[in-house]
Amino acid sequence: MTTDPNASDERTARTDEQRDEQSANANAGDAKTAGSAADGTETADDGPEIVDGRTIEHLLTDHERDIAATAEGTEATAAKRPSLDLPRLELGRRDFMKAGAAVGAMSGLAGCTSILADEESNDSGDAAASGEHSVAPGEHDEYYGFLSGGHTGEIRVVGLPSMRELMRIPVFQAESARGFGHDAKSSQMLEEEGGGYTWGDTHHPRVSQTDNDYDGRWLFVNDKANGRMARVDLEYFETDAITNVPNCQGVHGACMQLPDTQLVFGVGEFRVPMPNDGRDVQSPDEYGSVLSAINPETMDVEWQVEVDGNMDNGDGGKEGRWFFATGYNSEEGVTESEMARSDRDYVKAFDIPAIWDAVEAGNYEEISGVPVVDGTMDSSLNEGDRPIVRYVATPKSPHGISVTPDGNYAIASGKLDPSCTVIDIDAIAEVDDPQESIVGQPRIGMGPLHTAYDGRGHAYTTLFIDSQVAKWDYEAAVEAEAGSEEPVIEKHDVHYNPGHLIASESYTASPQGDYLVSLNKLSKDRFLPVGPIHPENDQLFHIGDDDAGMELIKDKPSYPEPHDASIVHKDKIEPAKTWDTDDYEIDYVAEGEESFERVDDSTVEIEMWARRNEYAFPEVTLQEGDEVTLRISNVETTSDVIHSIAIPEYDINLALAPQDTREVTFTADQPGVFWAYCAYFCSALHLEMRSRILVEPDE
Ligand code: CUK
Ligand code: CUA
Repeated sequence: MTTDPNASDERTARTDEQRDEQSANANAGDAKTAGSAADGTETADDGPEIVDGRTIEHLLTDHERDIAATAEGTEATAAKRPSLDLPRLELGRRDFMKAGAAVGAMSGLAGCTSILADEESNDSGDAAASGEHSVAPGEHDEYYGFLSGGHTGEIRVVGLPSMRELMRIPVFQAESARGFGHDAKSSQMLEEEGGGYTWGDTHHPRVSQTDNDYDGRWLFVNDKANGRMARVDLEYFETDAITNVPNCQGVHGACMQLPDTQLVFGVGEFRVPMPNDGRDVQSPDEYGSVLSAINPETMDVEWQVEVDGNMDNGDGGKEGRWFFATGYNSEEGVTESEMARSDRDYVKAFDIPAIWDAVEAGNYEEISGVPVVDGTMDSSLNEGDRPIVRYVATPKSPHGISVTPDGNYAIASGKLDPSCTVIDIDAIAEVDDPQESIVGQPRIGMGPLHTAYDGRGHAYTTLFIDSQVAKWDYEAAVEAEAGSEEPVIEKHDVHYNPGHLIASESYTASPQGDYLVSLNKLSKDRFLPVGPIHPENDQLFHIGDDDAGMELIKDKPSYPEPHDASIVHKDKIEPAKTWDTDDYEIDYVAEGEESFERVDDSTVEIEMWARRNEYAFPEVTLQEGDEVTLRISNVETTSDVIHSIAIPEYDINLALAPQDTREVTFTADQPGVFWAYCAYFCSALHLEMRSRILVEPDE
């Protein structure tokens, strides 16, 4: 491979200019907003978190870039930047060198090749030992990985350790290969229960558990965009329910009450008026954010709890009493600088049985048909000896939170603070001051976002800014002084800027402890360039050998953008091979049962079947304007013989797995000839598999 370093330099320089321009614009925007606000946010009295009107995150971005520029010998704009004087962050030169190494390696090859070469030799050293983790052609993987698809709205299924993508499950978006959003049931789910949006933003796929272990029944996933929760049936690998959660914009965290999936929790992120019907638009103080408890069987919202501040991610304790949510914006600001002003934010610990008691005692307000319990700090339900929500203050906008497999601790990752906070779960009920439940606060590195577990007492935390995964010992962190780096065992570079990471069965009480995937937000130079939108990079590690340390096995480019994943052993999922006709509500159409019925002048009902290489009717004649209901079964019993019925220019494609039946209703509003055909290549005569649909013009 040859690279023109000048071209690369130019590209980098241009990018920097653009960024300067962008941040100048952003500042101008901030100033405008601040000017129109009554209190003038620029002179916040919390002081050092805003330096020259710039937030910590801006400063971090600037410093990363400065280090990158310094590494390239251009010095760039470093001198113009304010010095980084942030008490909580205590950033050393070393921190920035580490951050800079990743940024430097990615920001053009020129000048940084040595860093890149070092990393590459490090990686290939890792990869050399990975033969035992390869999966030969025809062999099966050991694990299912369920990855969210972010703003594609879907779930992706990959095999581990091969990282081969096995399937995609559309959730919040119509998708023609699986006919999702084309047949009556799924389109009704998207349009009616789901609110009629064309997309969603899936972040957190969580598989249902029984007795703190995966039971393979369902997968739940949130829609951060439109405030929804969906359920995927893991027998058919198909979305079977969507709930549009009221009083809530942006369901972010998604997880469940354990040990037996008694409830599914949606963690409300954006604060909005409740209900959000035009009231209080100019009164941010009146906005609220809620935790929603959803019944996993009915998918109804059982209750909600309103809290102070934004929430973010969540996780449930193993014993069923506590649920934890991180949050930011306890300031309840509406601009970035307002939201990042305070140096503390809260982990909220929800006492689930106490909330049920409040609901049963009628201590709620019904809003949009849902009981909403007041869990804000000043609520009367938080007085007395059984508060429903305990607020544990932790440094600076904690992001991820996850409960250790032994159920002893909830660990929150600091995001804008280099520490993780270890909360003793049993202590929460006992201490007078929730702060006393904090039993450890190790310094892990820059930009800690999410933490996973191997079941051997180790935590693995992604460091977004350092572009690393840190492995640390959480019991050692309980023993150590706050701020100590001692509990950190090892750090491994990832490429680059990881968000979530997930270890095999990390969310259960007994993780397998062998594999870990780091879901890196930026892939930069790791793959062939494919235009300005890059793939992300999901990196697989073997973590099963504590003596050898973390071993990087492979890179997998990922379409934007996975946020989180669940890794489930293959023996815990039992997918169907064909459909079972008892499992759906509409009637199967067997061979010989086909019918064409004109119910009235403009209503037609067609029941037909498909098999290799024909449809029950080679020809169907309709009148323009007919309202047509078409029900069709795939009568094949052989697995993997899939048909479809695609109707050109009518925007219809029903996918038909063996023994499946789907229905669609459409208006025959275009006269003409339409060759309905099978879109799944099913046999040598697949191309001949078609039915001529004649729509005769209305005179
Ligand atoms: S969030 Cu995306 S990287 Cu939705 Cu779990 Cu942290
Ligand atoms: Cu059936 Cu192609």
